[in-house]
Amino acid sequence: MAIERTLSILKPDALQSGVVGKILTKFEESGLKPVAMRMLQLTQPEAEGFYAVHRERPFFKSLVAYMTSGPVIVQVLEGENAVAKNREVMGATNPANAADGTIRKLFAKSIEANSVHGSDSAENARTEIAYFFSQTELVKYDWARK
Ligand code: IDP
Ligand code: MG
Repeated sequence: MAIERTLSILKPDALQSGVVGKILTKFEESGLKPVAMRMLQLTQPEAEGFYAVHRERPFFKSLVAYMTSGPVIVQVLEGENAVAKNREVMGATNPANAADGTIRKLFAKSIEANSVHGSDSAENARTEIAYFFSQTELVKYDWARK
């Protein structure tokens, strides 16, 4: 399996609850490494653009309001099978259905305030990474080095 990249967001509830360190530890323990990381507060157009695929869903307006309600951390995670690995560590969208030990099971407040975002495919990961980061902002790791 090749080294892959995926986009991760620590959502407003994660920063509000003060669990950023614990969440980053979960990613590190899973073998994923951050290759870019930035703190920001999303504007309404930025959140609407990011979640454009969900614009017809009943929860869209509330989701955008929530995602703009406080600071977030956007990061690019790199590693073996990074897209699927990240989704596994995150857990199911609804924390009530998330497996034990996953980030959403441990920290999420609700199906909306569910602590983390993760790209759901390699193709969407490329689009989502480019939404927040330019190529020159991504650092390089030597994965052969132990
Ligand atoms: P995902 O984040 O697990 O990929 P998606 O279905 O892509 O889940 O939904 C995007 C985000 O929209 C979720 O992470 C969550 O914050 C919010 N969301 C999804 N379904 C609902 C819902 O039924 N009610 C409220 N918010 C929802
Ligand atoms: Mg999704």
